[in-house]
Amino acid sequence: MQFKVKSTLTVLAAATLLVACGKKEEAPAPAAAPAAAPAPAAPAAAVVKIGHVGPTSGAIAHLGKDNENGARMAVEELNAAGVMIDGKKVTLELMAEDDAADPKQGTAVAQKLTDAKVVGIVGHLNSGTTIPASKIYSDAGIPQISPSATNPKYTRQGFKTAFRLVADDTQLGGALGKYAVGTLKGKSIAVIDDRTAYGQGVAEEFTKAVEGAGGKVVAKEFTTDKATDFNSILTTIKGKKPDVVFFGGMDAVAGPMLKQMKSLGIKAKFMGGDGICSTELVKLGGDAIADDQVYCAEAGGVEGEAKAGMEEFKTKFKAKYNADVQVYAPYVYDAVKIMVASMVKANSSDPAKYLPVLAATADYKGVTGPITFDEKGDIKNGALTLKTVRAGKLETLAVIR
Ligand code: ABU
Repeated sequence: MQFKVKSTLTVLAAATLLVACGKKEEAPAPAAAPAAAPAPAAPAAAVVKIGHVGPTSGAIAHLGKDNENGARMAVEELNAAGVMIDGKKVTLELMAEDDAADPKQGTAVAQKLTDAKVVGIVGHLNSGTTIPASKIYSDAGIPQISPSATNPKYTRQGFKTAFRLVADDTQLGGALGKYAVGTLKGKSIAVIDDRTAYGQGVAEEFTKAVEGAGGKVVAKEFTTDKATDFNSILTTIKGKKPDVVFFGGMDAVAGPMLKQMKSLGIKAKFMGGDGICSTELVKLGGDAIADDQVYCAEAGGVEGEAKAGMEEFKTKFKAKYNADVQVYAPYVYDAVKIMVASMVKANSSDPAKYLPVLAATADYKGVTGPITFDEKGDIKNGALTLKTVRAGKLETLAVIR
């Protein structure tokens, strides 16, 4: 920037000189002064490409777009502030791709971004896409931070490149199972999952925790992440008279499921993990959601002084995109900022050089709270935020660890 200002001044000075020379043309010409050497062109800032992947089409496109907006906000802020790596100014470029929450499309875009020489990946959103894509990034040595994939397997494959900013399904399902029995006093519990890596995994962890706490799972049913008609499984479940229905899956399926539960007269509490803990669920469920009927847990949480940073983020996000945060945008924002901070600290955007710095991230103050990675690449001491729906809004009940 400084160089550009200097160049502009040089051009202006030369132009002034030329105008002055023009005015003197009528007088006998003195010996012409040697022309000023043309200013060298400003070197183009190096471009550092970061990939973002989420489902920006399909049933959970609202979540994919929310994530992408979080990434874009971080990149724009960083570029505006100016990022210097190894003494040179760089421009960050976000390469955003859609995996449609489909594992095959996930690996195809992973290969595309790898071929495009991105130096880091933020994503994917779903465990079902994040896990297969992580092998491609690992083989290419490209660091990957998922802001939302909660299946434990992602960080248990031995890949040094895999990082996660949220608690995993063991914590999520475990805490929700204990809550269903201990706090909601659920005695007979029905479990449904959508057969995805996330849905099935979190439902299994929930079931283990319910049984460990002395509750009884009276029905186990499954659907898919694309289904819209749940009458058959809900009718079976109704016959078992459960106090609580747990759904391992996403908000796009949970919303219509809640409506069909109401039509069938099922008044049981409804629980789920972070995949249903969104602004969109409340819209989709509408008046089928009674106060204190739905319980869910976000796979992160801020407490104390960190709350102010999260509130500031949400206000900025709303002002920029005219939309409320769904679930993960703040985690995506932190993921981009941590990745770039590691490059700055390593003095290099070369993945091999900044990867060890990223892995050593300790007590980074993010908008989602303090971030330290453990030896697997998981967030250390990850929190959960337990929420319920009251008066058509998600309300926080507690942050638990
Ligand atoms: N954690 C819920 C949504 C993303 C996933 O793990 O599939």
